[in-house]
Amino acid sequence: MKYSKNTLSRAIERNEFIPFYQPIIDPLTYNVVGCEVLARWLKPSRGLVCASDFILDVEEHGLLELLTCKLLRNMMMDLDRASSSFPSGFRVNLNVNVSLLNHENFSTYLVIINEELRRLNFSLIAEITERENIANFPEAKAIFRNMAVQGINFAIDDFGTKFANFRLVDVVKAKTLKLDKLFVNNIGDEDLERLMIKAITTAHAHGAKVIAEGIETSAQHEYAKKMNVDFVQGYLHGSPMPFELFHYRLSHPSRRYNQYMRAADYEHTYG
Ligand code: G
Ligand code: MN
Repeated sequence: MKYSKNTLSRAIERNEFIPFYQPIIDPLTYNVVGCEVLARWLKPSRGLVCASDFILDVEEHGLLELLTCKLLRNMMMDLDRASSSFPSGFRVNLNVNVSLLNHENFSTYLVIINEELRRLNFSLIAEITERENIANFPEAKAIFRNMAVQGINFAIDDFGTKFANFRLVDVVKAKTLKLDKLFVNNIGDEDLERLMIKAITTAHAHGAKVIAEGIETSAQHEYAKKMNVDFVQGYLHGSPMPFELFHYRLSHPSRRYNQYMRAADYEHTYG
C-alpha cells in the first residue's frame, strides 16, 4: 500500500482532492455536450496526482464515500456558479463505485445532487465500472432499479473489458454505453469491430447513447464517426482539466482540433 489511512484522511480534510473535467463531444458538430468528472489529488509536495495512483488505497482504507462526497460538493460549487453558460441538458458523467450504492447515506446524497443538477439544467449520468463480477445479480438489480426510480441515469464504463458486458447493461438498465478505448486502439481487428457494431446497434435499439473513449487521433475520430457513435471523448478533444480551463474552452468553441491545448501534453505538464 502506498498511502496510509492517516495521509489520505488528512488530504481529504484539507480538501486536496478536486474535480477535473474532460469534454465529451458531438463528433459531427464538435460541440461540447458534456463532461466526465475525474478526481485529482493536488498534493502540495508532489503536484497533481491521477486517480489511478490513489483510488485503490482510498477504497482499501474505507475512505471512498467521504472522498466522493467531498468531490461532488466541489463539483457542485464549480457548476453552480457557472451554470448559466452551459447549454441545457449538458451531461455530467460521474464515476460511481457500485459498492457505494449500498450505503444509504451515499445513495441519498447522490439523489440530492441529481436533483440539484437537474434544477440547474444539467443531466447527471452515473458511470459504473465493474472490475469484478457483481456477486449477487438479483440484489444488484434491485439496487439499480431503486436508483432509477429515484431518477438516476446510469452508464456502463469501459464496455468491452472484464465484466462490462451485455449482462451488466441489463442489470443496470444503462442509458449510455462507454466503449473502452480498446476499440479505437485496434482499428482493423475484425472481432472487435463486430462486437463494437453489435454494442452500438443494440444500444441504439434500446434508445441508449454510445460514447467512444480514448480518441487520440483524427483517424480514430473518423472511425468512431463512421461507426455511428453518438459522442466521443479523448485527448484529441481535451484531457481532464481544471474547471476554469474547461469553462473557458466551452465558451470559446472551435471546429479545429487542439485549438486551445494539445490535451495530452497538458496532462503531462502536471504528471
Ligand atoms: O475508466 P475511465 O474511463 O473513467 O478512465 C478515465 C481516464 O482515462 C482518465 O483518468 C483520463 O485521464 C484517461 N483518458 C482520458 N482520455 C484518454 C485518451 O484519449 N487516451 C488515454 N490513454 N487515456 C485517456
Ligand atoms: Mn469513467
